[in-house]
Amino acid sequence: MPQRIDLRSDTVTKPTRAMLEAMATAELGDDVYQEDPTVNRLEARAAEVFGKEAALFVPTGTMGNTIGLKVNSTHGQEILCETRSHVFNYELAMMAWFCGCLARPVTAAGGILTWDHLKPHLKPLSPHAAPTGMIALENTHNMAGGTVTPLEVMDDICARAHALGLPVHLDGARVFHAATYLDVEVARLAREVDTVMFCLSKGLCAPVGSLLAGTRQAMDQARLYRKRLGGGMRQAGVLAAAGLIALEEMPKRLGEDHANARLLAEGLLRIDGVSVDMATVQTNIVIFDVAARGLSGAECSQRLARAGVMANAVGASTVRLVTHHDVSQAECAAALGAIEEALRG
Ligand code: TLP
Repeated sequence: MPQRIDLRSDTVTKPTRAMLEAMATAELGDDVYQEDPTVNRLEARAAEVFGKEAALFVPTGTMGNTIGLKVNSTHGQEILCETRSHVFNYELAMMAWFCGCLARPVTAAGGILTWDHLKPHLKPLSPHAAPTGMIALENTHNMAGGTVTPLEVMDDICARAHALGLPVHLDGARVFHAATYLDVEVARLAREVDTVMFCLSKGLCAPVGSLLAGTRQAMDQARLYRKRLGGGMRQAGVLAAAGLIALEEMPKRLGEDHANARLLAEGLLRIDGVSVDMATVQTNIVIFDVAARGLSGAECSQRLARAGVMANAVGASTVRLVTHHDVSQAECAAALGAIEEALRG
């Protein structure tokens, strides 16, 4: 069989055997009545791991972000976020559709927003302009190449935002990757944000699921929004059982994925006409540029697919590789060989 190495995303991982076993034997109930013991256990544990009062299990990161923005904003406000952020570009305008807010995108090198970037865009209520309602951060920043916002930058944004009465939501789809890179606990990284969303199915192998964490009051409200969005999932303990393993066990090994991403990036750099901004290669994502080879990102992605390497184009001339549990170091080395070959042809 020809090789097929899937580096499109860390969402492609399959549940581990331990997860499948836990799913098969999970204690279940109806979670809309808050009677699923496994979901309750996952939510309690997530709150504890993140140092928040409460957490809510949601089916997707998109729903977690949508609700996170909703509980921190009111209709007619602006939400400050980075130009390449997921909440701005990849969530079907839920910020407008569900929250009734306008995104105010702010560009930051490497996707790393600081207070200096945000400050010029803050607006009070006036007869002409929508007031700033909140700030949405993303750590790691996916489309900037998995970059990590340092702890002191996050703390500084939160302190200054809070002094102005503005809440901060963290899209932490890959917050465990950020914490691994910084060598801190996720609770420390998310300490100052009002709400944090993180995914169990990005790099952590759970088949489905994300959590939103914050104050008890915010999560009580979030539960109602989840139901409105159709996210009241009955015997969801079958998913939460895998989620508990994702939460407890899987973050420990993310360093391997980071090392594999570095291996890929260093190899790509050796290919003529391929460029990689090595400063952005911090976690499990590598974005490389093939403009100098006269290829579009889409053409490059097609060539790689024919060579058995699955990778998504993410810009006019850029392609993203994402390392994860289901690709070994040997497979990354093989992918590199295949990429070299495919680009030569
Ligand atoms: N990211 C996906 C795609 O949607 C781009 C991927 O393959 O990386 N926040 C961030 C930072 C994300 O990267 C993603 C998914 C989400 C939120 C949304 O999560 P889901 O797909 O569970 O709704």
